[in-house]
Amino acid sequence: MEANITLKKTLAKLLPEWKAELSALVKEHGKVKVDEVCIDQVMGGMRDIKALPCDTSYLDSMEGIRFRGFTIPELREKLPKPAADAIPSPLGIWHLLLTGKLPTAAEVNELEGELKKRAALPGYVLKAIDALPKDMHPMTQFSIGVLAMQKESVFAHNYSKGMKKDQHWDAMFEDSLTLLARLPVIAAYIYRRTYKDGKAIPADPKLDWGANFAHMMGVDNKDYQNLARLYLLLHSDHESGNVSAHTGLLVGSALSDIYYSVSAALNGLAGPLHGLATQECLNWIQGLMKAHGGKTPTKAEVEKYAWDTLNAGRVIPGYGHAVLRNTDPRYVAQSDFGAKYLPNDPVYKTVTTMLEAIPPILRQLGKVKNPWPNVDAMTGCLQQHYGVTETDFYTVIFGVSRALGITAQAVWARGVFFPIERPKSVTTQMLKDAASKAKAGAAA
Ligand code: CMX
Repeated sequence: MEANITLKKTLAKLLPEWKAELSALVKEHGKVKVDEVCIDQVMGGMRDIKALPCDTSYLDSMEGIRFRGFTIPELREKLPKPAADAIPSPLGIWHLLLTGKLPTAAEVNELEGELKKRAALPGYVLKAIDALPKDMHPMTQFSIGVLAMQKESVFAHNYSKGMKKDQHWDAMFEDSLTLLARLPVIAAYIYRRTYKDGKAIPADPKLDWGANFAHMMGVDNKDYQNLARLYLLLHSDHESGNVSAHTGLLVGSALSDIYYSVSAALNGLAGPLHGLATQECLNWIQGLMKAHGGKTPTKAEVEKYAWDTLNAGRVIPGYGHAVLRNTDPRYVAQSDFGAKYLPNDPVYKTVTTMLEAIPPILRQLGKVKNPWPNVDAMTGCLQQHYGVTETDFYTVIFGVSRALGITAQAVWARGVFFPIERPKSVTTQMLKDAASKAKAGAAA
């Protein structure tokens, strides 16, 4: 199956232009300095080192994310919607991430149709998942399910037959279409087998990609369909330096195909400091509410619980960020949804009390660079309201969304011939030598 859609034709024109532009930049200005690297950055998770090219999105530490220059409110207004009062289809953002151009409604519909053709899962993928214990973490099941599909990779197949470099993006695009088509199906299958009756719910041909995910999970509620679209849109891309996106990019730089890349990325997303914070956060809130007999806690009660958590040497999930220094606009977008659809939900009320109680405490610690909530602080609250109470599953939903960004970045990377990544290591002695040299220079 090969896609014959406008998006592919647009990319076929754009990618060589971008490649030529980047090649010229490197040729003419390759030795221009972009950044300097300090010892605390080398030892501190490479924080803030400007070393990754990424055009799909940009994260400003104060303003938050912009997708190809657009803020979240702008996207909610400008991306095509499946119905006048609906949240835009997340596939619209995929088009935007890939091309930098807002899609028309016809282009999104065409993409929806292309994905529907590719959504059927090979039987062996279902068997691979069925062989796993039902109490295995859904992220592990998800990563295995994605990896099992690697057998289908057009990229791997064509590469073994001598595919030329200028065809790499095309094969990556084809694989990405298939992967995206199937991710919600796999995720919903895992949801049904792990928590429900195990019976898979077939896709509804009338629904868009985002709403179908909700439907296949078994949540047929118009508001939840909108939440699914919003969620999938918001989590799609966050530059390329976060653990999941960077893992995907790094693995892909070895010319591993998209199934290897996304499966690896999911494993990074599964960490508690990254995507798993979504489940940790609702678990934290539920623990807090349980400690107060299930009622909505007061600000003072939230403060005490937060201090207990910190004094036990744990982090407050859903707060802080490696780049952001302000409230995450993805939190704000979800909070606005909550204010509109579930203002009286006790968990929603607790989350809003947390917003008052927690930042001053984190500030008091003196070391936390961003005391404000990130996206994960609100996610579980909205999910549980619609009956998706299985917190272990939340990171899987994140993974379906993040794959939009990772696949867009992967197609771009192959289109502009992004090389294999290989940063240079330094020994502790080298860092000490650099420190001595700097000290001697300062004294001279
Ligand atoms: N609760 C308690 N302590 C926190 C904290 C929080 N929410 N956020 C940061 N800190 C601590 C760090 O653990 C670190 O302590 P040590 O020096 O003792 O190790 C110190 O404050 C400085 O950290 P930082 O520079 O502000 O933050 P980092 O860039 O190192 O880490 C993050 C960022 C997200 C891992 C961290 O804020 C955190 O652990 N938050 C809670 C988990 C979470 O919500 N993760 C989701 C992030 C969004 C996502 O990727 O999905």
